[in-house]
Amino acid sequence: MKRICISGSGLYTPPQSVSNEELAVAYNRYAQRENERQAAAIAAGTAEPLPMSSPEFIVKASGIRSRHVVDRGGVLDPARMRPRLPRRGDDEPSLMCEMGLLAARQALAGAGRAAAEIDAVLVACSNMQRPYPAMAVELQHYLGAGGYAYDVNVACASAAFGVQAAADAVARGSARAALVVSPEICTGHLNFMNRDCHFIFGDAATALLVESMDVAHGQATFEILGTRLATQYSNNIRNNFGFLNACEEPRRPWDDVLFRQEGRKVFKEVVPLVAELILAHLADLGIEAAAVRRFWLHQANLSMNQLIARRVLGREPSEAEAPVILDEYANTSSAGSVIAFHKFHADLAPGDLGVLCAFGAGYSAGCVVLKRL
Ligand code: CO8
Repeated sequence: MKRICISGSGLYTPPQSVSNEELAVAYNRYAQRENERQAAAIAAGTAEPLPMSSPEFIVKASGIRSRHVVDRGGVLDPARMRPRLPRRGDDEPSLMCEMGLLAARQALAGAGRAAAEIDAVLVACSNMQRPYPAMAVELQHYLGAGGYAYDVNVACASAAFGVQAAADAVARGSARAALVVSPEICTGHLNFMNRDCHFIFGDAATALLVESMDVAHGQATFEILGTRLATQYSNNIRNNFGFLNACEEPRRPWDDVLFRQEGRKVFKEVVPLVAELILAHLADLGIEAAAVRRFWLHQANLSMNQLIARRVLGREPSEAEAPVILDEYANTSSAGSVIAFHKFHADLAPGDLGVLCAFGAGYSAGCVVLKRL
């Protein structure tokens, strides 16, 4: 059996960002306007006033302080409350493709590989820009990669599912090297008019290069000791956007085709699922949790990550053991755990062990156990 590794990683961070303070001001202006518009109904008791948001709540409940976004103007405009994106022609690279390319080229550079040496491209993320042609095929084209490409959508766990598929393809010889690219424009499917979730997401793109260890010559290579995936059906995180929306009778309300969740339930149900997945995977690989130097966890909620790491380690994790990027990036769905990996792996020494673990809607969860070479 071939030994497989991650030999390069890449990150694209949109230059614009929005602080909690700015976001709360925009939402509160929107809510105030709505309440004024609905004043008569509110006074008659037939409508509820929209409650106000606060930056203090956001940071306390989630650990998020700001988020990078593809367009802050539209998000912060109380009359719009969504990004404003210039429509592109079919002959131009799509925005998702463009973001993914920047991350992909960085991963290739780190691994010392040319695009022509890649023969599998997986775009693994929560929401695709369109149903077809596959985003991965577009990215493969603009990158100049060969072989085949396909999209993978398992919400926030997509990158881990992509890494397993890539590692299997390389191990079986169906690809020499495979790129797993996760471009996320989460602000495009976030309801900025809903106080309960308007602060949760940000935008970013990541990439990981997976190849055989015997040919890898990257700057920082990590052997994949094992991958493990798990899914369990739940409606607690849902987005009903789809091609049948226009055909359905009665029509769905506009906010049913955006992200929605039961955040508390997600928190309670996903923490044990993920902690058990990591512990069982490590046990089957004969690795003690205490021997793991780093946990690159999905970045949705700070307390959630601390609780998962505490359950796995049996003690409080240090910041170095479970690094946090959600304070600056918020939840970037499938990109989150890879951003943590990308930013926090250079200090690991040969032989050090790490766990990349992504989890989210589905429910879905994926664990990749890595050893620094
Ligand atoms: N400002 C002030 N108060 C607020 C606000 C706000 N913005 N929002 C809610 N409150 C109030 C509530 O109304 C509530 O008041 P009351 O007690 O009077 O009812 C109180 O604050 C507490 O509210 P919650 O119980 O909702 O607050 P929590 O402490 O549970 O925190 C979180 C909310 C942060 C959402 C938390 O539950 C959480 O992070 N849970 C985990 C969520 C998670 O991990 N989800 C995964 C989603 S990612 C995924 O897989 C989807 C991928 C698809 C990507 C989609 C991109 C858009």
